[in-house]
Formats: sequence, structure tokens, C-alpha cells
Amino acid sequence: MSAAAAPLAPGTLARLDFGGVPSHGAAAHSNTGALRLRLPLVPLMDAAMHEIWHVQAAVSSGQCDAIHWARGGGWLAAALELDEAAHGGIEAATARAYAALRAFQALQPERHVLRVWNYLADINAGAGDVERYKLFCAGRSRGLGDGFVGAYPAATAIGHRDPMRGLIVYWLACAQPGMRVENPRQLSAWRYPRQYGPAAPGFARGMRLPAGTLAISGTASIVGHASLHVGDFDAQLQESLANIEALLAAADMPVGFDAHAPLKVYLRRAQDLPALRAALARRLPPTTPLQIMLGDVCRAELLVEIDGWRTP
Ligand code: 3EB
Repeated sequence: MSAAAAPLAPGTLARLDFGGVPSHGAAAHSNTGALRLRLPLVPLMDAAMHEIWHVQAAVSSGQCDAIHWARGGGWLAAALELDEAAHGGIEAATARAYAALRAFQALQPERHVLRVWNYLADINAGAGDVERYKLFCAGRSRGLGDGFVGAYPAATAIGHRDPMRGLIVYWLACAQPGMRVENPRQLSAWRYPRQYGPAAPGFARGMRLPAGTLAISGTASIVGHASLHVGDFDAQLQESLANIEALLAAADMPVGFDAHAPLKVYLRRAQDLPALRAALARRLPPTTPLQIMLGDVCRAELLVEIDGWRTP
């Protein structure tokens, strides 16, 4: 993650920017061939940050129906944005997106999908089984069919508030398999009981990439399968960080945060920013690369979620 607006270096697979309304959709290609994504999550930092994925190889790129992709050195970055209104609503649009992802991935040499991000509008609207996140989970599971079963990628699913209401799915795939990591403090998401919806969320808590980096899934204040510390922002944040540390330990990686652990923090309420800043100043060394943005967590009672990377 960096704040510089430098031109893209050779070997740039993808550049992700947060904030701004995507006037021509979320995905595009730069003149170097990198995949460029502008994601409609409002940054809460003074300086706009972006995330860059590098490979040690030449990068080429293209488009296949709605999927934009860039590849190089055995890695593939790809993205898809659907207007859910044009695809029958969030469940049908998600099924369509994941069926397209699966069909596309089946034809790529980088066939292992290791990490997926999902951003959708109004994630908590609707009650019970028709809450939009649960419809999203149902659509994802239907679109994938038996794809990913037993090999779930690490993932994030966060609500945005963009009036364009796009469903944006982007992912990282590799020619080599990764190694899934589960968190001993949390029930694996695909085993969540029925109360969380008819289709359990299919994702792994973490994924060790072939190069050794750990992809950390969206991590919130959930222990077992229960949301903890409802209404208490500070305690939710501490629990989320404790979950990430448990995941690092489970992955045999150094527990704790530093310049090797870039994190993205999604806040439901901008008013929690001062409390977040104060708590992070106590918990994280100042060298930890951070992105903070507005984003709605998939359970209405959760106020904060964190995802990121840990490089060896
Ligand atoms: C959780 O742990 C919080 O549905 O892909 C985190 C990461 C969450 C990914 C997903 C959901 C997803 O259940 C929510």
C-alpha cells in the first residue's frame, strides 16, 4: 500500500484505488497492462492510499465478457462488475457473477482461486433470510455449484453505499495451489449454523499463497459463530485483532503487526474513526501500512472488519 501517485512500474499486476464514483465501471486496464480497479468505498484517511500487486514477470491483460483480467508470472488478477438491477436482483446477479468466475477460471492456467473480495450495496437491508448478505451467500453458492467446495478461497464481503449499486467481485488466482488456514477461535464459516442463513458463507479464514504471503480474510468480532461485544466498538476492534493474531499463529507466522502486515479497516460508522485511531496507535507499530474506509460488515451488529496481508 502506498500514497504515491507514481506511474505503474513494470510487473504491476493490479492497482486498487478506493473512493470516487466509478464513472465507467470499476475495472479498466492501464497502458502497462495492469488491472486497475476503482472501488466505491469511501476512504477515511487524510491521504488517499492505494494497493498494488506486483509480480516478477511481464504482465498482459484482456477482457472476457464482463471479466477484466491481467496475468503474469503464474498469477492472475481479475474483476467483474454487474449492475444487479439488470440481472434480477442481488441473488441472481451474484449467481451470475460466480458462474462466470467459475467458467472463466476453468479455462485459465492460473486455476487456483486464492483470494476474493466482494463489494455490494446495502448489505444489511432486508430481514431474516432475505437480508441482502444472505441472498448474496445463496447466489454465490448457487453460482459456484460444486466449484470451490472443499477448497474455499479467503474472502471479504463488505457493503458499499454507492448509488450505482454495482456488485463488484475481484480476485487473485495462481497456477499453484495455496494452503488454507482456519482460525481455531472461530467456527469455519462454511459450518455456520442455520440461523445465519440458508446458504453458509463459502470462504476460508486465510490463505497462504505459494510465495508465502498470508491473505487474511475479512475478520470481525466473531468467536465460535457468535458476534461478540454488540454496541462496544473498542471491544469489537480488540476481538478482531485477537482473531487475526490467532490466524497468524495458526499459519505459523509471527504474531503481531508491523510493516509486513498491511491492513484494510472497514468502519460502519465514521464516528468511530477517533476511537479506531486511538486504539490502533496503542496496538500497532506506526510502520503498519493502513487503509481505513467506510464499509458495512455483513452482520448488522458488527461495527468493524479488517482484512489484509502478512508477508513473511
Ligand atoms: C464473518 O467472519 C464475517 O461472505 O465472503 C468475512 C469474510 C465475512 C468473508 C464472505 C464474510 C465473508 O463471517 C463476515
